Amino acid sequence: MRRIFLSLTALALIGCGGEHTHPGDGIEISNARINPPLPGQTTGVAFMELVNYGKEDRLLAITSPVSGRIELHTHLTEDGVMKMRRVDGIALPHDEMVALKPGGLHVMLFETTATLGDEAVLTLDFENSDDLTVVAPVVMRGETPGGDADHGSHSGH
Ligand SMILES: [Cu+2]
Repeated sequence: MRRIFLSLTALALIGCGGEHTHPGDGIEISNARINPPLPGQTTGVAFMELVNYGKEDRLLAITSPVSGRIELHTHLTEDGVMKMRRVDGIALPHDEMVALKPGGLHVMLFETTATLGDEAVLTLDFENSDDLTVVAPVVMRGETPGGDADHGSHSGH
């Protein structure tokens, strides 16, 4: 069983153009997805889950060809009102999962051209680790790519 699981993983990695996950070592990114701007707006939002199997690290910035400017944000409640606040970075403790999700930490894509049904490359810049690249499908708000993390989106092609 173990061998079968490993070869499926290898195939999934090849299918995605590889290189963006390092199971058991370094930082693994899953479930990356982008919500396109609402009609009449130009700001999209991205979410993902990061697991850091390596030494403590920090996500500093993200860039993408589909966005003029990307900021890392969190939500906080002030006087009973939920607000967004820019953060300088996102701590990635050793062996912990950090979820960027609606209502919490998230990625703001300003001046974005991300369009529903497209895929976009996100490049993540870390304090210690090498840059990582993920391919994120552009999906409706509230929708997550099915199946095994971001690989699920490829099955529909
Ligand atoms: Cu925000």
